[in-house]
Amino acid sequence: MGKSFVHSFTRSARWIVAGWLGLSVCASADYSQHPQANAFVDEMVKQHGFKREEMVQWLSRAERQQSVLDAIARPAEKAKPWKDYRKLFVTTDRIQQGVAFWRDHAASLTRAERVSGVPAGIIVAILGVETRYGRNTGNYRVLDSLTTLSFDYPPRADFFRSQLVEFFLMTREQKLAPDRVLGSYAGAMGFGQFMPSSYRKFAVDFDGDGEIDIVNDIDDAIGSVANYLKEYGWQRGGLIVTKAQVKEPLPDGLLREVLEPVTTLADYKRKSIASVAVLPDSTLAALFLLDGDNGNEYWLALNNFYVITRYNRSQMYALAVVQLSEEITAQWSR
Ligand SMILES: [Ca+2]
Repeated sequence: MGKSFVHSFTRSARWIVAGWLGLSVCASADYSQHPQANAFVDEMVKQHGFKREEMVQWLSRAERQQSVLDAIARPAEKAKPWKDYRKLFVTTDRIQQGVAFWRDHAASLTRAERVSGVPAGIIVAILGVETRYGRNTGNYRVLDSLTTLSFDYPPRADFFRSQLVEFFLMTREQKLAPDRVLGSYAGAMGFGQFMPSSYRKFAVDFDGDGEIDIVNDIDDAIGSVANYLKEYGWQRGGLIVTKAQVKEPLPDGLLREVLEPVTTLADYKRKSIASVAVLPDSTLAALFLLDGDNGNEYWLALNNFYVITRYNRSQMYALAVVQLSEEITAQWSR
């Protein structure tokens, strides 16, 4: 039996005991001693050129956060009907804070709209729904949350492990100390709550200071949200979503969960489903149903609505963004 086997066995055993005791911070249970740590470190060294000692040190500084595991296990927003969900986000407070945010950052928002085609009101509303315009960007060390979810949350370990890889690449590229970056329990960062992979793909240096910083730099945050939507295919000037008139009962199989618009309005018309907005028959749409204050609400998602669901897959999320943006824009334009 080789020495390395004994060594790794001891390390694993120590980890298991510490985990079993439920210790959230325990010197002997740092993540560099987790049974999966070796493979992770190997990958970072071989595929991404990190130094082994450096990687081991970062993992040893990562702390298991039980509150992260509790938060991820909580039921999602799906549980709420639209009529209640809407009231959480389209509020007088959030509208007024949005108007104030727009006033404070008008130049940057105007420029973002010009270069991306995404209306300033939509950018403001996304920041409003995500973090209340930067008020709630999250106080977890992303190093802790992503390591905890990668190594101790099997249901989505693959996803979070890939985000942890991206996180180390991102901090190296942006010259950030991994233990200094804060975010949500799920590792989303900054005003717009970008995951590390989105940070690397879509975040931009919008104020031209040479750094991409969506955590502290509002201009970068604004430009990055606009760029994210642009890259996912936002169509300048395109309608986002429209109410639909529907003859109930609806034939089976017409409602969509994934809102990629693939059905023409002409096809919908043949099934007695009409768009309230006047649009060409060739327009592609996706019908969805929500439970509103007055019962069933039928909506037709168009391309730009689908693009918002690339930010967050929930239909209710996207509609809350649209309706908050309408309220903010109406007040702003007064
Ligand atoms: Ca910048």
